[in-house]
Amino acid sequence: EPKHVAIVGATGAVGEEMLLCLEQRNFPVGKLTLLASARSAGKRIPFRGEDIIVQELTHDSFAGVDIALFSAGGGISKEFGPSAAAAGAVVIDNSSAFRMDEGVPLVVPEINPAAAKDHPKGIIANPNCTTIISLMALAPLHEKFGLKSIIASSYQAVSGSGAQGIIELEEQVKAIATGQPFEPKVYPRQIAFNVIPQVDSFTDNGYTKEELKMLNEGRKILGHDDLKVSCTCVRVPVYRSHSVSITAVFEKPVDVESARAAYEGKPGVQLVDDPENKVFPVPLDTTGKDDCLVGRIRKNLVLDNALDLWVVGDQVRKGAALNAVQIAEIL
Ligand code: A2P
Ligand code: 11C
Repeated sequence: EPKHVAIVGATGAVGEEMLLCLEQRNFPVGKLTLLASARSAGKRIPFRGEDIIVQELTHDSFAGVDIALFSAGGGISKEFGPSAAAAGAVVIDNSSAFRMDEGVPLVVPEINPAAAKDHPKGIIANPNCTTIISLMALAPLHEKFGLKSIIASSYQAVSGSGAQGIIELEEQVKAIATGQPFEPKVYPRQIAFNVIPQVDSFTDNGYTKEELKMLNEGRKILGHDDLKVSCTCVRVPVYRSHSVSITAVFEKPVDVESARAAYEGKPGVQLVDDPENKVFPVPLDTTGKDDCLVGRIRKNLVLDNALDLWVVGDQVRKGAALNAVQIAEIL
């Protein structure tokens, strides 16, 4: 039966990708309501050959809506998510607002699809993009060898900060090429021709919020309360797709061949691992693609039962929009 779907943040980087995913996957959309700020009200956005007019988000936007996909930031989710749920919609929320709440499932459909069925608050949370991409690489190995701990560094694209991040990189590259002055706005330092070891804000223990999402969300998604995670999240001047370098420590002995074999037949993740022939994933390979790509699998030379690997995924797509639409498909 076709569903009435609403997208909150329809004009944003993730919202636009959600529309694309609904269209490409032939999601049974009966009616589509597109919501954004007053700035965008009246704008026309094409969907399946028809123009849909963007409306201003209000608390009354959700009458008759079956599924509300939220991607307009945590503040908007906190304020309007409960209104959507109260109106009878199931909210699939891409922000961090509800992820760690009890009674709110945190779902990666390839990993813990059953969790999506039980959503007593009418809200299902879409995990953090770096966490989704990392777990797409780690879940098949966890199944086989039992994951104990993760040490990771991320290389995160500017589109993770939304449309403004893309504009900032573009403008700085242009300014530098033409010798013009500029002021960083979105990022704490120059992002063009640079890398910045800060994603999201710092917490008391010196880690950023983004780094702690890997720990807390990883535990919740895998149902693994003892999982240890230490992480450094870095912004790089890449437009799209996050990469993560991971050292993973397991309960059982590991070897490269059986690690590679763990990906056979696993949906949403592909092995791209033949370094001698220059075959390893890079962010440009995954732009606009559904699958996360894993390569550079090695036995770690320091720790026992440990592997090093590299994973890349389109964080706007699998890290956000696609994952949300896949959750809607489970419903
Ligand atoms: P708008 O385009 O009208 O500002 P991004 O992450 O790419 O920056 O996108 C953020 C999304 O969240 C956009 O669709 C934006 O709409 C939407 N948004 C931002 N603030 C509000 C608000 N106060 N009410 C509704 N939607 C908002
Ligand atoms: C980034 N990962 O690339 C962030 C954006 O909690 O999902 C998404 C923040 C989140 O900046």
